[in-house]
Order: sequence, then structure tokens, then C-alpha cells
Amino acid sequence: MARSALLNVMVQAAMKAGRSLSRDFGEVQNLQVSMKGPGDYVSQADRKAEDIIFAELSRARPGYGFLMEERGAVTGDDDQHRWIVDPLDGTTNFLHGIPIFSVSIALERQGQVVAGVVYNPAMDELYTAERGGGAFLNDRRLRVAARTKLSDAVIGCGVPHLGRGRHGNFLIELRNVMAEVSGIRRLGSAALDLAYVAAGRMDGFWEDGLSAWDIAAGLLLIREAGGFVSDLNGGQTMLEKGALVAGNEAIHRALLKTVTKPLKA
Ligand code: 2AM
Ligand code: CA
Repeated sequence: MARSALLNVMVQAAMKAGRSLSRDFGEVQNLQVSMKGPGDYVSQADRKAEDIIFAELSRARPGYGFLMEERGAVTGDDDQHRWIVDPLDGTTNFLHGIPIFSVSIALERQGQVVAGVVYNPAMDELYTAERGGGAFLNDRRLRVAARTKLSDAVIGCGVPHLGRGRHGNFLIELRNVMAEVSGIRRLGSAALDLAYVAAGRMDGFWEDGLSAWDIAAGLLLIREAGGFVSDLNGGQTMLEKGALVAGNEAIHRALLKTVTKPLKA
């Protein structure tokens, strides 16, 4: 599969950061048993991965702006282009030695995501998409799953945790969804959740409380794999509001309706 020069730049950056994360992940597993625990080590791994991506992308495309999880917004001379980067999505998994984490890099051109890369270094799975060019897992073209009934569907979600709001809302959503579907999964990396929907591994996904860097690349993967994504009102504010529902056309429609169904007394 031939990749564009732009996508190559993104893939190189993601894989280089991924190699750094893989080395640190091995060490985190050794630190699990120590008294201090791996917390500080993980923050360092995260920052190191972000520094690698920042250096690689700045060198390849000087002037482009950035939105990064650790650095925040960095404006560049070129106001048409912005990288949206999460160097380590699935930090809690990484910290606990669970190999479900990823690097997520998206490129926005004039406010529209035109390219996206999600890389899981522990499984060496590289997801790529360019607007109009389809979505790929390594060299294989992706297509969202074809199941149309929620009763056959495996649906991913995020679960709010300590210090994050909306616990009550989430319980209502979960109660609505679990009554209708074949299974629910919670991977812990929103970028990978979206990649899994693009790959047809999960039939749909919903989550709230996310940031643009968690989802920018994954949204493009799903669209380029023929899927549908919206916010919880059926609109397109996912990057601004951090809430989304995804699936193929039928699952997206049914899941959106189910997630937002008012709770019966
Ligand atoms: P993170 O690992 O980069 O923090 C899990 O449901 C998803 O929520 C992950 O993609 C996770 O990204 C994201 N998330 C955003 N803010 C978070 C936070 N404060 N704590 C844990 N997960 C968070
Ligand atoms: Ca994240």
C-alpha cells in the first residue's frame, strides 16, 4: 500500500513515539511490584513520547500549529494546519501493565481533519486514514462491521471515574444500552475504541467527556471505513464537546436513540 508523503511523516512520528512507549512499558511492568509504583515513570514516558512527536512533526512540516495533550495549544506561522496529538491514550492501562494503549496523531487543514494515525505499539497495529483515501490497519483496507441489529452488536464505551462528572447520566445510558445489545466492552483508550469500530471489531461506541486529541484521528478512521459518527444530539460537535456515538449507519442511528432514551420510572 502506497502512503502519501504526509501520511508517512505521521506514521514515522507515531512509530518512533511507539518504540519509546514500548521500552517504557516493559519497565513499568517491572515497577508494578515496587512500593513507589510506576506513576511518575508513566508521566515521564508520556512526556518523552510527546517530545518525540513534536520534534518529528516540527522538523517535517515547520510552521504547522499543534494541539497536544501535555503541551496544549502551540500556534505556528501556518494558520491553515494544526496537528492534534495524544502521545499516550490509555494511560491507566499503561500504568497497570495492560497492553491496550495508543499514540494518536491527526492533521487538521482549515479546521477539517484530513489525515489520522492511531498506533498500538504493544500489538504493532497501525491504523491510518486520509480523507477520501480509505482507512487501513497495517496494509489491510478497513470497513465497519455490517451488523444492523443492536441485538447482534458488541458496543464499546467509556466509564466515568473518580473525579469525573456524569456518573448518574452514564448509569442511565448503560442501563439503556445493555438491555438491547449482545455485549459491552470498555477498552480504556478512546483512540483505539474508534479504530476498533473502523476495523469492524466493535459494532459501535459511545462516550462523553473526551478531548479533541483522544478522538480526532479515530473519527476520520471511522468515516473512511464507511461508518457514521455524531455527538449525542446527532450534530457534529464531537471535537469541541468531546461526546460521540459511532457505528455503521444503522447501528449509529439505533445506538444514538438508545443512549439518549429518557429513563423509564
Ligand atoms: P488518556 O488515557 O489519554 O487519559 C478512557 O475512557 C478515555 O478517556 C481514554 O482515551 C483517556 O485518555 C480519556 N481521558 C480523558 N481524560 C481523562 C482523565 N482525566 N482520566 C482518565 N482518562 C481520561
Ligand atoms: Ca487520551
